[in-house]
Amino acid sequence: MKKALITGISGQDGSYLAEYLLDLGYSVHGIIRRASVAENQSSRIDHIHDDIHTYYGDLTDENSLHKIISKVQPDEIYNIGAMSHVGVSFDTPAFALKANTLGPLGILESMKEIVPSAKYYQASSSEMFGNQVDSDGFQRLTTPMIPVSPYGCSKLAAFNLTNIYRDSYNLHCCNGILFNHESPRRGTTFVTNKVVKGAVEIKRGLRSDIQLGNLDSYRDWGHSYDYVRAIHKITSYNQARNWIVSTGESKSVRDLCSIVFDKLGINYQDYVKYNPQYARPNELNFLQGDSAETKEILDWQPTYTFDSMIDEMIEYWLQNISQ
Ligand code: NAP
Ligand code: G4F
Repeated sequence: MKKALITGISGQDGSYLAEYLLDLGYSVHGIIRRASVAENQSSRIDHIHDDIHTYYGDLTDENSLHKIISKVQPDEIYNIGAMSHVGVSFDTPAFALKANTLGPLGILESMKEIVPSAKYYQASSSEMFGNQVDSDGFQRLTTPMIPVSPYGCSKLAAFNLTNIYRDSYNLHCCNGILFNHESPRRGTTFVTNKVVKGAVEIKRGLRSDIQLGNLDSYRDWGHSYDYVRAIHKITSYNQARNWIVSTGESKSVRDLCSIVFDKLGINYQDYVKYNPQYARPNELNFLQGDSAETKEILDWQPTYTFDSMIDEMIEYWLQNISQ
């Protein structure tokens, strides 16, 4: 039985990945950090609580990472945990760098010493590209990476460290450069679930508006379930290297609002209000990833469309928000 260690197991991707690896017969181990209200923190993994092994640790505490890796002796390490909110990274840039850069560095150092034959997956991000786009309108592995947020900067340093540990020490280290991915488990401060939850509350008469920042940025939105399947394929592939995971289709935040409100039979223009509090000091304007190589070599295809993902998210909130 293979042993997988997942940082960020309580998060959106961590929870889907844990379920997926359990289904494949893995022994699944995960790192959680202490929270004062533990009930909220474990809501995405409560249903698999008895099937997984969890350990208290923190990406900003390299000793905790070292101890857990020594104890678990994992065959595969998925570094999914992070301070993952781009907007918040402008408010807590030092924390973003500690968790997202020094965290992976600590894991790589421990892996080199304790389990050098393990496979390592680093959750890299399309936010690393910043506003660089190839002339055909896509980002790919060769597109320059010039981040425009502390989060993007923290992820680019971790991306480079992952490459450096692969090339310098012959470790099996992979980066998945994943474009935005969502689901009913997405945190409600990210724009998709904020809009879907808010629109359902408006439909139910529980609120009068949703306050958003920039409506004119474009994102390439896929589904977390599909993307964790890609994460497993990337880590299992015989050659350690970097990959793009995306749908190849881009929509604006305004399109998102229009589609979600239309599905509920209401007009977004009557309810979506601009609040500068949600605008960022710097913005990444356009993302659209070219994942042709990933689809071909890893035989990966998304199972959700944008529409079926939004339908699932709307259905979730209709079921969970009463009149
Ligand atoms: P998420 O839902 O915010 O989950 C992040 C996880 O990291 C949570 O379990 C969180 O724990 C944990 N975490 C945060 N700070 C930590 C710390 N200091 N020590 C230990 N654990 C910590 O994010 P996600 O959407 O699943 O994303 C997963 C990964 O992919 C992240 O690395 C993200 O940056 C990256 N990524 C995401 C996307 C996307 O569109 N979703 C795209 C590209 C890359 P708590 O529950 O305690 O907060
Ligand atoms: O949903 P978002 O916060 O996602 P963002 O910034 O693209 O980051 C996500 O995707 C990255 C991959 O590219 C991940 F690495 C990262 O961890 C995260 O998962 O914002 C999407 C867009 C932005 O342009 C933002 O300015 O929506 C715009 N937006 C407008 N109003 C808003 C809001 N975003 C949020 N979170 N909240 C708003 O009220």
